Amino acid sequence: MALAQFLCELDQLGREAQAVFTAASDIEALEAARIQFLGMKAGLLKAAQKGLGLVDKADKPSAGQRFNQVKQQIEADLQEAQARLAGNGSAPVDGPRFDPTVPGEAPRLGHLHPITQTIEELKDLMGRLGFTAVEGPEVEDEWHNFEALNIPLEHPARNPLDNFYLATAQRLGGAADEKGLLLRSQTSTVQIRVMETTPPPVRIISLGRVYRPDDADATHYPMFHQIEGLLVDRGITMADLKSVLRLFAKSFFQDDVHIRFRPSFFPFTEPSVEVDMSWQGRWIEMGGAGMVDPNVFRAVGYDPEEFTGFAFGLGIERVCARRHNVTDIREFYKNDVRFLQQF
Ligand code: FA5
Repeated sequence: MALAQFLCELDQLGREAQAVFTAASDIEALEAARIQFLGMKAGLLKAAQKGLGLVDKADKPSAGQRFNQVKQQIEADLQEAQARLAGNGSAPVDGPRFDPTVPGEAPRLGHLHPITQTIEELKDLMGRLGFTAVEGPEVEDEWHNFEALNIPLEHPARNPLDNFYLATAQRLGGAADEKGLLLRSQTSTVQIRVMETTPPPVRIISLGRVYRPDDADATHYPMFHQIEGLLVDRGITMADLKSVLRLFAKSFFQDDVHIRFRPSFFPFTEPSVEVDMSWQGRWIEMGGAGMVDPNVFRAVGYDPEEFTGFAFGLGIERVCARRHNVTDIREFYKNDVRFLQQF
């Protein structure tokens, strides 16, 4: 047999074997293909080997070498097909192959929620004014949410309809010193927690969630955030309160913001004010503030004759809304990515 014909038939066999192995859709089909090509008795490669004996003697070395190459290739193709079927069961034969060189899809990066961003900025700014950020629990007892803040049992602010109570004192077992639990309605609770454990002077802020059964509207939400500030030392006055809040407003909003104090009442400050800030030609209430009531100092063991202090509590949703010109704070909680990704 002429060498050229032998090699041609051999290559043809190699191509056929590869096509049949690739087309095998399950283990049984592949085993049948293996016997067809590599079977010891009647396999097509065995038959081709017989053709090797018919090649002219001078061509035998190169014919034999080529035969071995094709045989190795067929065995390698069989192994590849076996691995494919072992991994994928009966995966489609011409399904897409994994191509590690194709560029991947870049994941979409998220970012912090605008309220969280505002909290971080407020911490940073107030930190530069010397206020240390502290945290308090969101599930609070009545002592810290009310009593120590000079809000006695009969005060309307303790009405069950105006608070999210989790347990009343009676349900807790009724011992005289046990208090009911509720989701805190204000961050002023943290004033008490700090003063109970820290001797004066103190200069802290506390930022976090508070809860009230308020109907949601453009300026209210049942869950919202407050920033509380407390500064206690000798000789602190309302002038210090106003300076700090003015400095805060001017630095945070970096526009022509004006602040105004409106006389008000909080049981835990005396005198008390509402803090309004100018926005779009109107005044918007940002929070409450005042000089710490002597009764609060007594409740935590501070001497009201020696120390005075101011406290304030601002709504963070409103601060954030003014900063970004958002006219409805409900937008912050709709989870609409088109809105949130603007910040
Ligand atoms: C208080 O909560 C006082 N603890 C503030 C305070 C602290 C006074 C320290 C004196 C000394 P008030 O209930 O007014 O006060 O709430 C303060 C601010 O929280 C409001 O001005 C407003 O900005 C925000 N706020 C109140 N209710 C809601 C609500 N439902 N949704 C969003 N923001 C609210």
